[in-house]
Amino acid sequence: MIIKLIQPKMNKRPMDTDLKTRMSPLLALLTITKMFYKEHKVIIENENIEEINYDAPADIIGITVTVDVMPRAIEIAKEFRNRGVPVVAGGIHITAYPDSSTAYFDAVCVEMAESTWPQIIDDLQNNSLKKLYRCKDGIRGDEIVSPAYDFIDKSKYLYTNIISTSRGCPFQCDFCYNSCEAYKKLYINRPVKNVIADIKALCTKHIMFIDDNFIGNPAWTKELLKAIKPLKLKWNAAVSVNIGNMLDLLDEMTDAGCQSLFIGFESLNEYAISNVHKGQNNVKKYANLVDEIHKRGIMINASFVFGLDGDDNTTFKTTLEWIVKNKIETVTSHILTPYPGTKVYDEFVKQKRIIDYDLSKYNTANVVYQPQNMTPQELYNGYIWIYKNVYSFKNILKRMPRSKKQWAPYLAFNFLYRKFGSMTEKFCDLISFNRIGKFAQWISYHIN
Ligand code: B12
Ligand code: SF4
Repeated sequence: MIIKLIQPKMNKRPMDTDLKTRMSPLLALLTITKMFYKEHKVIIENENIEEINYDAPADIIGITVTVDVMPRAIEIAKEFRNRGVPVVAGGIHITAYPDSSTAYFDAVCVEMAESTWPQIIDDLQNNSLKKLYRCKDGIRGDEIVSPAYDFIDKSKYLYTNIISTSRGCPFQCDFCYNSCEAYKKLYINRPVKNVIADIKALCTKHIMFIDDNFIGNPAWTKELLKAIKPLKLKWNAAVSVNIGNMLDLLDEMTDAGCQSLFIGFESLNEYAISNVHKGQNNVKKYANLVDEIHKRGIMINASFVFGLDGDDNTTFKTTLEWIVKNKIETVTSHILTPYPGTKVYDEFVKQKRIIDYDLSKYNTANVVYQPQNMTPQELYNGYIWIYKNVYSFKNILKRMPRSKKQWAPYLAFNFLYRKFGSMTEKFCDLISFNRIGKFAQWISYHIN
């Protein structure tokens, strides 16, 4: 059987280059690949990199869908279905909002492929494909399939050492996909030994853990840290703000080689935070948390969401000042986006505040709803303004980390990725994404 797996083309934000679209391969498709690549021929086509070959023989198409690529996934499915090839869709958006998807695909998979993909393949072979596959009782951490790392064409990507150690998050912030019905009670960790096996399979000293929340179960995190410490790795991960209440854990992370942390601060406005039920974030403690992290030589990638109820025109300036004052090394900003299936979406629909239902714009760089205290244009302008100002020469210099050891990774990210991303992208086209990625890793951490 020939199984073709497709990643639809993402819509870049105004500040994105191909460094974003070619950052790393998709773990979802590598996970599905691993399930059958010994018995069947599996092909992955990533539309960010190559054209989709609609006419090559295939027995089944699997498309992975995040909200922003749903319209494109529908177009792709139509092409294959016109050629008589069955199309199955799965992924975060399908799981969060399944009912609206069934019309466009032969089958949809809600939740994780580990529990449904074998049945889908079985049913296909028996000519009894059903419309909806749903994992009823969830899966255990030890049932999470390790991605087919040996299947990656490394030359196509900047960075390939990515590992997922968990699924879901113990929190359910209203704007996050974790507030959707299917994810509400989902948080599972993989057995530590399986994570270590992935690290060893990658043969590297630098890892990016791409979990929603690396400290969702602190006891488990400590167990993992104990196991990775002897490996002398350098690594990055995402954690929730409540790491500030667990400084012993932060110490252990430092000892185990943590280099930088992605943290969802989201807003400096207490009302905005409590309104989206992000109870783990205590705005008053943010500056102290930044201090504790910096003291340990760890850099911060701070994530902010603009346009929460309570935000207004002054939010952008206040946030920029805080970012610069606290020497935040990198910033990821988003325009609040009501992903279908989330609590924010349901609220905005009720309040008739959604002004644009075109999901291709749901990539956090467009205003698709009516903000409370701003016009949509003011919100968009503020989002662009803060991006430009965080990455202005002046502010890059003002935000320079105190520790000289961090200057190289700091400058590499701020200049090569952000400020001069389009130039770096051209070098990547000329030389290779992977070589440039390795070079950036080497100047940052002196490791390959
Ligand atoms: C890493 C990551 C990225 C990386 C991707 C790099 C990479 N190659 O992995 C980068 C930084 C490039 C990125 C970009 C973006 N991301 Co992103 N990203 C993630 C993150 C943190 C992890 C994804 C992951 O690998 N998970 C692990 C895999 C194994 O899990 P999975 O994808 O859910 O797959 C399982 C099931 O869903 C299912 N499944 C998935 N696909 C399919 C297909 C079939 C056929 C079947 C049967 C089953 C199935 O089985 C899989 C195995 O169990 C997620 C959050 C998350 N926890 O998932 C956000 C997330 C997916 N991103 C999100 C967004 C919004 C974006 C951006 C639009 C952001 C932006 N402003 O630009 C872009 C564009 C997304 C795109 N179109 O590709 C949202 C999507 C929201 C939504 N409702 O769809 C998420 C959920 C973050 C969030 N908390 O809101 N992202
Ligand atoms: S802490 Fe982060 S990942 Fe967890 S639910 Fe909130 S926004 Fe989502």
